[in-house]
Amino acid sequence: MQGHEHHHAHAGQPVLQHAPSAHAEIDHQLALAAAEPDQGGRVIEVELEAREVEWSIGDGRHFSAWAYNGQVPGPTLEGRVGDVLQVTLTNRLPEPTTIHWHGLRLPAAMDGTDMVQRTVAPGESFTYWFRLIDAGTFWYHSHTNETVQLERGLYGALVVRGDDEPRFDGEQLLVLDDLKLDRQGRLARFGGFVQWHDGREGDVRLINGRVEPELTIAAGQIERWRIVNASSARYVRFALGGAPFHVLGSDVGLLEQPREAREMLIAPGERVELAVGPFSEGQELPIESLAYWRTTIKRRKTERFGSLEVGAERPSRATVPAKLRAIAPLARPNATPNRTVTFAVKYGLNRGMDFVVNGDRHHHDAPVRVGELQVWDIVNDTLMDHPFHLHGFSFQVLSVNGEPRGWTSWEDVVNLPPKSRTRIAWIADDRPGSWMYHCHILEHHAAGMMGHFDVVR
Ligand SMILES: [Cu+2]
Repeated sequence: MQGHEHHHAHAGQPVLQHAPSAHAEIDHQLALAAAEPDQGGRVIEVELEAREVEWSIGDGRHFSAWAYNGQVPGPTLEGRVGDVLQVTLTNRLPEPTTIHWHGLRLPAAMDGTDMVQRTVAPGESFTYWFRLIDAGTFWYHSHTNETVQLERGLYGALVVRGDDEPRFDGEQLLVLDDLKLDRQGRLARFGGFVQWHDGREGDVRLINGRVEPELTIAAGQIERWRIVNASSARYVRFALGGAPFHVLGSDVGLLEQPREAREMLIAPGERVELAVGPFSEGQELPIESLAYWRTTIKRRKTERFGSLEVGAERPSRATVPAKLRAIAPLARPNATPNRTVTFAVKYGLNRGMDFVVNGDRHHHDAPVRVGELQVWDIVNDTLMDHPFHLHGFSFQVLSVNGEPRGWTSWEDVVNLPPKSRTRIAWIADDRPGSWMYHCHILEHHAAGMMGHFDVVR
């Protein structure tokens, strides 16, 4: 945790540095006024400086990267439900930037897209300020020139804790990424049809900014692992050499009950929480991504992200609870949809291939009214997977191709398999403004696979 914390509100009221329009300025001021900590909550002040840094990935290789406070990933931000997070971003990069708070229910003016704020120019600062509403594993990342700025390292994790968290023997945070390096060992320049089509994947696999690190766990203990997939395009079919684990949580907090699994697909932008262990002393398990073909040009075989070494036995006080929380379903799996969002590709003479939503690059979708149940069919009309991400709101997956999902969870990313129909339900709480959804393969988003819409009262 960087910066210092205040135990009272109104500490260091941020000033409005700049905004794209008078409207956005008013939105920003409303957002500031609305963000008071809950009773007993704190205002957590953080300074994030985006600047160039020499990034050492742990195998002797290092290269020029862009990072928050000189580290990749950026500092892990932590708070509790009811706290207010106040983050001042200072831009020391040679180009404009913004920060998107992925998965958080915050005011539209704080969402960090260039739709709701003027980008932060080199040398300037901007203060984000919002209350933490949900417990879970979130992340923050640049939302400007993303295909370059995320690849260069502008991302970090944000952990929000609730009051009734299950107790484990320890906790680890794994931020997964991959890098494409050129022959000189520098970050490769973006280019070529494969990267345009597949999104950028690299052969260097990282956990917390280090190449294939060795993590440790004590024998006999059970840990809570929070995993973030921060890569541009890589799907991680997470496994621990076939050892069973329990899935505790999804994008936004805990499931209703744990699910036992031996592998877990984590699409770009997604988070999962797992209960890992217990193991026996001396065991060594690979932390790997199993072979997965998302109908791209390049196929991924099973590849190693790191390893887990099991050390000496230590006493355990952890149990995986049978019940984690109750989640009220928003709608029945066969609820009638009131909107269809279709992800597709279009072949054209100019660019070769466009990534579109409902036929358009950067689709302008209809408004959503506060408090009205949304049942959306997200159709993937293409032959490849796409991770659908909704900004600012969480949704429940009702069914995939008509099959009920079988469990209820809160998500802000859902993978859309090839030629599929995914039905989701969500309700806009009272946070009017401009919002968006998009494919979280960053190159597809940049190529037009996104939609924007207003939430209106
Ligand atoms: Cu996509």
